[in-house]
Amino acid sequence: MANSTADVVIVGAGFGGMYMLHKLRGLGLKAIVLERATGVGGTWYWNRYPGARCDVESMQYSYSFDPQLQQEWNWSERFASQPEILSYANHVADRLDLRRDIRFETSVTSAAYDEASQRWTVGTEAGDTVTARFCVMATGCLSTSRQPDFPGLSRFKGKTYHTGHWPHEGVDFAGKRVAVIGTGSSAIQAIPVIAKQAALLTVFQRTPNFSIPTRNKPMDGEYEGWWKKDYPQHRAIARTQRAGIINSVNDQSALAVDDAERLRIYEERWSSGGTSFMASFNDLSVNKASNDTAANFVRGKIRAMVKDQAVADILLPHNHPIGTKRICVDSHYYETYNRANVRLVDVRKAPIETITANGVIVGGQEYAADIIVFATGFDAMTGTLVGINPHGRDGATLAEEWEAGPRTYLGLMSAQFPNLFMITGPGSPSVLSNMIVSIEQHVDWVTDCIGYMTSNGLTAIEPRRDAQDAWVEHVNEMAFKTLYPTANSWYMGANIPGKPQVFMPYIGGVGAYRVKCDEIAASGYTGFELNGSQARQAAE
Ligand code: NA7
Repeated sequence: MANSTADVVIVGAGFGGMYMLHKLRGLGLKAIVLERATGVGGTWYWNRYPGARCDVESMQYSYSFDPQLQQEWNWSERFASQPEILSYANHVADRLDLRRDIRFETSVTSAAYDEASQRWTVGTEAGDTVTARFCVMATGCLSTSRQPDFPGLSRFKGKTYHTGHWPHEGVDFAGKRVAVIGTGSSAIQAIPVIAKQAALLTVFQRTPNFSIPTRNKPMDGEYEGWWKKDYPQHRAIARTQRAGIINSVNDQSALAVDDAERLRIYEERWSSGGTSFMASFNDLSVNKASNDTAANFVRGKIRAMVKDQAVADILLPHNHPIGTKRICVDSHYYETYNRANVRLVDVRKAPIETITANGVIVGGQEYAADIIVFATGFDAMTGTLVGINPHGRDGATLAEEWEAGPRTYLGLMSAQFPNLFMITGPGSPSVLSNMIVSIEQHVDWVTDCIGYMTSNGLTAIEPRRDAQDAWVEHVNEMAFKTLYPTANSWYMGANIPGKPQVFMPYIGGVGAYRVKCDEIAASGYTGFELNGSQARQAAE
């Protein structure tokens, strides 16, 4: 690759980067995608741990831009498994002939803007560069995995794995003593599967989470038919929804109904399964008293599912309102603790002291293990971008600009970094939404913006600082109207020691956010500074 040039350089070949490439080709532009993996799929390429599955229904977690694609592709289950989503990503790459413009096994290590030429130069680990007018960071929200620096880890004689870097050939747990550290979404999906294979499974839990059964099942032909018959209309509705998902929100307060009715509604949602449990009432994320009714219901379910009440006590989440940490979904997670080969270690009061050659020490006791699985999460939303640390205008670096937390305008761009777009960046609905819906919206917006600039002879776009400040304030203000900031979640950056605690995604809803973005574009990009030959002429 050496030193290449293009109109646009895209970092990442997940769903964001793939669609971005396709759209830019449509504008007649030359785009190059740089991807560190050997294949497409992003999150779904890396997170191959056993049990990995999407928590958005398959009929909704797919591209909507290509009518034929959405008719042709058949999902086999209500909630798609990681292998099936990865096959889908590969199918799309083949169908749109994307791979010829993707450079695989190419890790981006730098990005620098040259003010004179108004171009970005993106550098790779191998020392190659791509120079382009525009740079699009389609780097994903959960792409920098995090493994705490446990003392003694280098002494461990067995194998270690992180759920976010799972080996392609899989892991054989048969006859092995396995330690899983962490009980977030990844662990909650992996634990029931590992428990069935391992001789002994020890789970180290610091914070219990709320998890709802998925009730996953083979795709119902009638349901699939309902979607496909009017796919464009359904997609159009999804785009206006709060989370970009058609999800029948019960539009009443949990406190507006009597106890029996409330219980009936929770039971109904619990038995239909999935994250729509949080749509049981319209105020679960804003009213603590309402939230408590849902949390108590789920705690009651956990008690009923786990036979040993001392174990159930450890599993009951009490330190955050339900849903304020990303709600988990599972297949027989809690029941797994009824197995004779599974034990739970509470590391809240007595943290993991050290790792030895043979296992993990907590409270002076060694828990023997042949394999340790780190399900310890990610440096979410900012880790990858700050890691690349783009250098923008006037010597600005992203790491410095975001020192006190990410600062963006609309989650799309950041002041001082002209022509650098982020797909589902912090300050946009991103992880609070159906990611594919948000990805499509961002990619469409960026494509329109680049198209507008190209046809108007504009060469640089950058948010104005006052517009950015107002947006950051709005994002913050919206978050603090809800219960979300009360939890120590990765939404808040709370899982990374020293990371500034700022609520990073935009909670105002996908529908309202889209309207805002569209209005800004329609008004000639209010809040952005645009320049180029015509703008300069106009100013003269
Ligand atoms: P999460 O949700 O960040 O979970 C990480 C887990 O690891 C969580 O239970 C943490 O406990 C635990 N953890 C992290 N560090 C430690 C230490 N030092 N000791 C013990 N336990 C630790 O990551 P996931 O991969 O499960 O899910 C990420 C997202 O991917 C998910 O929300 C979905 O959107 C998909 P803690 O809660 O910090 O006490």
